[in-house]
Amino acid sequence: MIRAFIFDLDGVLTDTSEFHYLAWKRLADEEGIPFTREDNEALRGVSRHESLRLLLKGRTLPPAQFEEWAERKNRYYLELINQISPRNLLPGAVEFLQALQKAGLKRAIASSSKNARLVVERLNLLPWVDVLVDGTMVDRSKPAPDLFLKAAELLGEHPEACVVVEDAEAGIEAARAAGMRVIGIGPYERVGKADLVISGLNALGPEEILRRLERN
Ligand code: B16
Ligand code: MG
Repeated sequence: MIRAFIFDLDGVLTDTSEFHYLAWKRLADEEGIPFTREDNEALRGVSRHESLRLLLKGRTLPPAQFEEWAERKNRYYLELINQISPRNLLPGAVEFLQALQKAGLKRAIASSSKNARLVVERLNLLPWVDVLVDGTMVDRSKPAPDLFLKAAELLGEHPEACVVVEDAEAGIEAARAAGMRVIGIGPYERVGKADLVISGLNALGPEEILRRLERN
């Protein structure tokens, strides 16, 4: 029986995935590295360092330069999210969290981002969740299961009692590795490996989602 929902942040509760793309794009343009929106799809949900490795597409950098590029991207990202507010929540996000709370289901956010706490505070989401796990709290990021297992542990629930909501292939893989059910948000080509695919948190209420998951 499902007793808790664990939400990814970027791309599920908020539209900050666009800001990650714009920050990587600025860095790539400065360094003359071709980088398209399509390339960016592979970076969803993966850590900052792994994202830079993917962006480099096999090119290598001396360690100090690698760090400088990662830090520069983060500076650009922080500039972009400086202005974020609840306006940047995706449609239905707060209503979905409220419905879960009303139904007595536990709620966590588990994000690869080391900036997740800042983003969650700016979005005024803290009152609606029991637990927040971010990239500073685990060694291995998605697709490893660590973020989701940590969230379950802090919620006091077994993995089988948790369902993850994700927009990234790496996140779906991480949820599976944690032994959890998973709902994918986005196009089928990206999230088709989830147990259930929806277009957004405004598509179906929690009760209908649980009914459909049970049928699968
Ligand atoms: P940072 P999520 C992920 O967050 C983003 O989707 C991904 O694009 C980003 O590289 C990663 O966080 C690390 O972010 O550089 O802020 O530590 O989707 O797991 O909420
Ligand atoms: Mg995401």
